[in-house]
Amino acid sequence: MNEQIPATLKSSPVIKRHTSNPILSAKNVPYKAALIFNAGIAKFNGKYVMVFRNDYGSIPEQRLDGTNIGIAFSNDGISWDVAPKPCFDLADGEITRAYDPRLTVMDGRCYMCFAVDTNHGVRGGIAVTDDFERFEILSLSVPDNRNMVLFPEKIGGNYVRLERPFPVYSRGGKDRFDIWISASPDLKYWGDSHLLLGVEHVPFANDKIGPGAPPIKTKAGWLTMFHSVDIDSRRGKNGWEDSWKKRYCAGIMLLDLSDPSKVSGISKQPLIAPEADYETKNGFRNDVIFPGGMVLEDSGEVKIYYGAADTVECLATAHVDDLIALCTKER
Ligand code: BMA
Repeated sequence: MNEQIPATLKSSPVIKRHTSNPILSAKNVPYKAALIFNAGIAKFNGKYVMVFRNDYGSIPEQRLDGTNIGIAFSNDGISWDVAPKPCFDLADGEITRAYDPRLTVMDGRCYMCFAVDTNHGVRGGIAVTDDFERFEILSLSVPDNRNMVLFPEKIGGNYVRLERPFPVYSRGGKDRFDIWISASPDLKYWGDSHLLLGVEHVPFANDKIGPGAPPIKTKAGWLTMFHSVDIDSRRGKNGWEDSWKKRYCAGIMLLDLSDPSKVSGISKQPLIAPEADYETKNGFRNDVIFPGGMVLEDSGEVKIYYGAADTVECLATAHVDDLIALCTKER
């Protein structure tokens, strides 16, 4: 295990943070909102659509009252119109909140993976929608699991997802949480699960990792981002909380096109490490980069969306060939 992670990590020179960052924050939202982050993004029916996590409450008192999922639309993937009300809120007594959505378009329908906190553990869910008003819940996992992302097509006859169970007993009493891959004939019954990537395989992680952006198909393989966490006990107060010892970076890897349970390449360096002010200062939890979406444009540009400091949503861009090269050059 990589116990010593350097105090300073740098983002890859291939990514460019967008000058409009943050691209969405509480001030853009026409209802009760405090922290807008960890969004899922896709191109659907000719528009960009973003579903975002909204932790609402009163910032002056630094008090959060609840979480819902809001929705915004865009013509360019940069400036967004937020719909007048949230689109998804499952809280019902047993489920206390739904959050951290990710979007995948498949066969003309839009699928949303999400996490739910319940009175009996954290579950990963998958829903489908055609209009972002009605969602049909297709599956909810057993606890504890979250950070699910769906591939945009069937592979070997099955639907495929990446996920991050969090087993508390087997890994020495620490957050040693890894990325797994599972298959399903119908999006409801999931199995054939395999370990895809362990924390120990990521040189800039010593705590936990999890799927980030749903995979995009490239000639070199499925390109996907993950989040990667390192913990340093010397870190102290950093953000609203009394103590926050973790740093979240975005990593990038390539999975084999016909057998995505094989990692065919991974960047040994972070793709995005917290550096900009909106990633490192004045946030709820500073030094958090939480990737949730990638859109591959016809030009080869990849729009990379990520939550920053658990407070705002941001955009970076890179060329797809440069992202592939990062995953393959050090093999
Ligand atoms: C994780 C999740 C994310 C969050 C991150 C950093 O455990 O709760 O939603 O962005 O922590 O706080």
